[in-house]
Amino acid sequence: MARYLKTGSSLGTSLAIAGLVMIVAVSFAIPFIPAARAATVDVSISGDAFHPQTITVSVGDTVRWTNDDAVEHTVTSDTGAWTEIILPGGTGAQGSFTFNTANTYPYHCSIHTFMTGSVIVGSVVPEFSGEFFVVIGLVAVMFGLIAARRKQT
Ligand SMILES: [Cu+2]
Repeated sequence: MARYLKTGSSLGTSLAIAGLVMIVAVSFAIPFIPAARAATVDVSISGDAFHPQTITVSVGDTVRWTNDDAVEHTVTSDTGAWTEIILPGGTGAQGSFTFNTANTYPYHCSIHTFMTGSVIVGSVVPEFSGEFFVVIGLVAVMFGLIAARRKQT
């Protein structure tokens, strides 16, 4: 019994220390953890083709098309999801659209209908937040202190 209590005590102390270390580490790391934020993703148009032809982004991201060809192209949604983007040639013209709903968005160039592309918009996967680790750390400290205290009673 004493042996069990002693084991419980050292385990509890270890747990409490591990929890504290985690909290301190996360506190320092929080400013460096990149928050999930909207991004702008580029698609270039060259040689009468969209590059990349299929692009996967997250909800809230913006896709920006740049016409690197000398001829005019359009970025036209197959389903009318956005107003047709017309990009004159020879000027590196840019146009963009922000995707706020998860779905697959096929599109094409209305001048060269063989030019097709697709934007796959996936829902945002929640990242582990600093708060998550702080809570885990606090729970570890709590259990550690309870376990360590048992030795004294
Ligand atoms: Cu075109």
